[in-house]
Amino acid sequence: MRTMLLSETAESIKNMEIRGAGRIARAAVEALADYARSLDVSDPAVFRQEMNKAAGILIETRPTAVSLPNAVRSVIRALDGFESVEAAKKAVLSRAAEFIQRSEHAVERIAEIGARHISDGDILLTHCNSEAALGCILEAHRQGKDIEVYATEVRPRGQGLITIRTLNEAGIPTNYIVDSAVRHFINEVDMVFVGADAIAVNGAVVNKIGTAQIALAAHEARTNFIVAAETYKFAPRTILGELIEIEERDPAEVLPREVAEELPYVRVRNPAFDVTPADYIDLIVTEQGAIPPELAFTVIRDYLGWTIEEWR
Ligand code: RI2
Repeated sequence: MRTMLLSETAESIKNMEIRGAGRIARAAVEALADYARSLDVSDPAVFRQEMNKAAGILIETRPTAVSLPNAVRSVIRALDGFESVEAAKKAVLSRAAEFIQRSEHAVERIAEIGARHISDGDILLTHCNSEAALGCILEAHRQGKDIEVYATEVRPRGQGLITIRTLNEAGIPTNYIVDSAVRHFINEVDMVFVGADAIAVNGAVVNKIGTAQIALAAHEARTNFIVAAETYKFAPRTILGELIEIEERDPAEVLPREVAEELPYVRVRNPAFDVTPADYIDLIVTEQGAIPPELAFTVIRDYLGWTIEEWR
C-alpha cells in the first residue's frame, strides 16, 4: 500500500504533475519518509538497503534539478550508524520533517531578501514558474510596491499559465508574452527574476529552457538579472568537474506524434533546461543572503557541507 506513494510520487515527478525544483525535492522527501514508516523489517542492514533503493527510484525521475538528489541524500545520510531499525526510522523521519520545514522557510526568506531589490514602480520579467522567484515578486507587491510583470508563455509545457494565474490572483498587473517576445520588451523591463534547477560551482545557473537567451537579452540591454534559489539547488559534484545533465524530454511535447511521423527528415529536440553563464547573472538570492554568482563555491562548502576531500 505504502509503496504506492513512492511509485506514484516518482511517476508524478516524471510526468511533471509535480514540478518545480523545490516542490520536487519536498515531494521526494515526503515519499521517502512514508516509505520508511511503512517498511516492516527488523534488520537495520535490510532497512538501509530498501531505503537506498527507494532513494534511487526517486533520484532517477528527473536528472537536472539537483534539489532532488541533494534532498534525498540528506535524508539517506541520516541512516548512518544506527543499530536498530526503530532508531534509524526515527532519524529518517525527523530529518525528512526538518528538510521540508527548512525548504519552506527558505522560500519565505528568499522572498523577503529578494523583495528588497525591487523598488516602487519597477517592471519585472519572469520565466517559467518558480516559487522562489515568484515569492520575491509577490512579497514586493505585499509590501505595497507598485510593480508590473512580464511573464513568458514557456513552451512547450506552458508553465507561464500557472504564473499568470498566481499574479492575477494577487492583483499584480501582468503582461503575458510568447517566449520569443522577450527581446522586443526587454528595454521596458527593470529586472529579470528567475528560479533555478541547479547552480554549478562556477556560478552558472541551469533553469528552464529559454532562460539563457533571456539573460543574453538582459545583458545587452543592461537589465538586472536575478536568480532566486535555495542553497540546496547548488550542485556539489560540479566541484569535481561533473557536468549537470540537461534533461531532454519527449518530442511529442513539442510536435504531435502524427505530424512528426509525416516528416521523416525532421528530428525534434526538446531540452527542458539551459545553462546561463555567471557573466550574465547579477545576483543569486538564497535564504542565506544575496550573493554574486562567483561565490557559488562558498555556498556549496558552507551550507551543503561538501568538500573535495570527501571524494578522495
Ligand atoms: P522553484 C522549474 O523546473 C523551472 O525551471 C523553475 O524555474 C525551477 O524549476 C525552479 O522552481 P520544471 O520542474 O523551485 O518546471 O523555484 O521543469 O519552484
